[in-house]
Amino acid sequence: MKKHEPKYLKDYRPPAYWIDTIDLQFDLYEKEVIVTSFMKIQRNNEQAGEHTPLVLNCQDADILHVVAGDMVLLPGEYERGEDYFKLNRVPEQFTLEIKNRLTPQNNTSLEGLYKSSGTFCTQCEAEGFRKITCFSDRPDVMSRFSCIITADENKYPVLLSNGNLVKKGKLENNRHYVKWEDPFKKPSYLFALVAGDLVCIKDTFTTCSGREIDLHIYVEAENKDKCGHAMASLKQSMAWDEQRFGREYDLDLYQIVAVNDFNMGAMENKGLNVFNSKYVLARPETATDQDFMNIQGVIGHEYFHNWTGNRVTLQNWFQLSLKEGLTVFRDQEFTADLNSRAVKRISDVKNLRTLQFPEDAGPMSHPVRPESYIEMNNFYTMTVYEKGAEVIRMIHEILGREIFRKGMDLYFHRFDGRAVTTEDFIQTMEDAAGVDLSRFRLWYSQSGTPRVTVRRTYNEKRRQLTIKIAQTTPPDHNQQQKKALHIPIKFGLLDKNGKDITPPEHHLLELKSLEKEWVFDDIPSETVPSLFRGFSAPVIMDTDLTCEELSFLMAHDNDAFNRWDAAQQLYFREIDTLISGLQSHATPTVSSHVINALEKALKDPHMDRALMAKTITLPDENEIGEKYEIIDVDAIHSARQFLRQSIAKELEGLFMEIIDSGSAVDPKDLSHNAMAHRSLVNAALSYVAALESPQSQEIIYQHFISSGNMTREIFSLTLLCDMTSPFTGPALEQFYEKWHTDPLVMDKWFSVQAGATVPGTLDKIKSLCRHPDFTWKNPNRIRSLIGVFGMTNPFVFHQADGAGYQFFADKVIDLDKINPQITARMVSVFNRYKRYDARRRELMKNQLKRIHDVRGLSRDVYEIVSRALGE
Ligand code: B3K
Ligand code: ZN
Repeated sequence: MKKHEPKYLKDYRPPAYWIDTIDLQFDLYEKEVIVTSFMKIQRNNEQAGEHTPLVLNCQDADILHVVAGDMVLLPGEYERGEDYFKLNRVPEQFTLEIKNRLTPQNNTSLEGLYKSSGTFCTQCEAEGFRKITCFSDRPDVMSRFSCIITADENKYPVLLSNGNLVKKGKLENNRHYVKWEDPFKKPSYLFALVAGDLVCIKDTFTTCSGREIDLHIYVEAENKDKCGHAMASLKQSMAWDEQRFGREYDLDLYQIVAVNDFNMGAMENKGLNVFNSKYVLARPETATDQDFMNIQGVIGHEYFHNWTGNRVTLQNWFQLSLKEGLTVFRDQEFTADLNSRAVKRISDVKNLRTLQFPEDAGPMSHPVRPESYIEMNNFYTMTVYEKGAEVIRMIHEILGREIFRKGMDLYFHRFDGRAVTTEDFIQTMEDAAGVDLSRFRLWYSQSGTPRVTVRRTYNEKRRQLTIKIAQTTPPDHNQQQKKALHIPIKFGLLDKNGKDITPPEHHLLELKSLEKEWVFDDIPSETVPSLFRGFSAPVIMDTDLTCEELSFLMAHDNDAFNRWDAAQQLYFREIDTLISGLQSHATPTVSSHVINALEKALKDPHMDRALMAKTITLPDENEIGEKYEIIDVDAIHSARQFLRQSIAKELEGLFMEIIDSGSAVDPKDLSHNAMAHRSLVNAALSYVAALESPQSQEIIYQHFISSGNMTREIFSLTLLCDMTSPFTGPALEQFYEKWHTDPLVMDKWFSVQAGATVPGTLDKIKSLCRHPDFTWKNPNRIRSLIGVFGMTNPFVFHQADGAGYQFFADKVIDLDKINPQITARMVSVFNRYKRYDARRRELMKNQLKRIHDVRGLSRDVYEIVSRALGE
């Protein structure tokens, strides 16, 4: 097996040569594409001398012709390695022309230049530009790009690249050409090209300085009527970035193209974003409320990159969180400002706890600024993105909104047009705020999730409350000894009537050592502390709060996030008791305080419906599993199910009232109230489904057929698929008949079946792999079926005989030959094998070894699997 070599942050050196300009020409044909690149190269005298060779990255490109200066070079006059192109002696300044051939129709990796449903498109981040042509494919080499595209006019009427269209015209043989110029210097990862037969939806946005920007969204003709929400979201993003961060758009044109086959959500190429169609196309009939929210978030995210990522870019890939963490923070704030802040925070934290915490406790754990990688694409992780955003949020919390904004202004002012590091960012924040963030920096270099313990003592006589807070971070392969982090704890104190009596100077407690005590004077007895309000730091908290106090917080905390979190803690405790009961074969019972707390929440006339929905929803099985050293999937499933059924029986009447009230909501209404109402109805339906009576099945089926809106339709279908009911088969067939021509809706049809926990699910998934609508070429489809099964269906995936593992590993091995990037994501489901019982652990490890031993395994999958096996 070929060893794949890691790259290290400590080895970073500035480039030996700059490439000031690159003029590209793409001649697109059906069987091949000819790329001609003309570069102006300049030695970086601070790094290199006359004997320093020029080494360009180059992968898969079939080189046809090389001209250095005015000399045509023969193949022996340059060196061509598997992944590089080298000239041993070059002058200080010279031009280099390289012509090469590509076959994008055979490129299934969806990186570099490839074809999606007949459209040519590119994906260059992180290191895909080298699959297009030879270049110094690293983010600190920033160049001015121009791009000529020639193609058949009938097949490819739309020809796009970054920047401004400066020329176009007709050529012989029914061909045409365009020339694009991007006035902003950029790294190669932001280059993009699209050519296809697409329709364009147009609008404009007038910026704060009065410039009119053309906004173009390109989609396949049949999707023309599904772009309204994406366009509205783009305009909202542009206005928000001006208002909240003072950032104005810089080109005269902003283009978005939706493609069907895309490895991730979207890509922020300068002036030409390429999007997974899932994050553009939506109508209430075809997309759920969550899809609408996701579109707004991703459109915002890519737009915000124009400043955080594109104008100020990365010195090297280890700094990825500089743009991703910061841009996720910005998109989270955008969504929070435009919708419900609390609902947004709850879903982000749930996501962090379910996906990032496990990542940070497993073999792929890495600091927010990683120190090494084998395949960069494997480091577009929850840690870099979501924990990275939490790190920015903590700075925001410590500095306060205004000073943070001052810091951001200074950051843009200092670094516009440059490629910088996370250290530059922190330094700028320190300078702007006049604070010392030296301990805070550890959040970038130290991996793992800190555990924070909070203990109280109260002195009746002195009316003195003491709160002792301690932190520890478990050692891991990155650091054996963990240091104390700088942890901001947003704090509140409630008296027994629920009144906030927090001393004003104590709204934010800053823990900078392993432990610290805070003493509060003149505090009445029976106060309840509210800690980490709004989840002010990405830690696992352990408190001494009683169940009564949690119920009290659930009802009275004036921090909405903590009200929700108190409910979650109550559920966890209840499920924990049920699990212990199940393990010792005791008769399970659900304690009345959970039912009472839920009933109170459901009857609260002031509670926002969306928050109510979140509050009554139980943590999912993966989240529950995270609480245990050894995860007992069967006990977790049964305990959760038992709790759900018990709640349903006790509160059936209230749930039915909610469901009945749902008919008043217009299925096309996308206002917060309408969405909130639908989410509450769905949460109530999920309880009613747990009753498993013929009546409840009938209710859900009726809901399904009368939906008129995808949020209702797919949720009721999900519930039907998760029960043994005569309605399930017909509902699936009806849905298929209605939607089989819409690929994004069909993804949902695959997902609901892959996520079911009823007997026979694995066989069903196997047969769905042979379904005519299933394809291994489309990442969305793969994620819907295989991804949902492996990542969100622990009960079936971990079935005791190991059949789930065997099936999954078979698919991983096959898929790696087609799309390594997606496969590497998939295979990480095995990363946590040590967290299961001995038998499952062995079964999973065997699959990992089997994958590891495959000949010609991709670098992507190799890195994940070898880390999982502890190499
Ligand atoms: N920057 C891209 C992600 C590229 C992933 C490369 N494997 C999208 C984003 O984060 O906005
Ligand atoms: Zn991003």
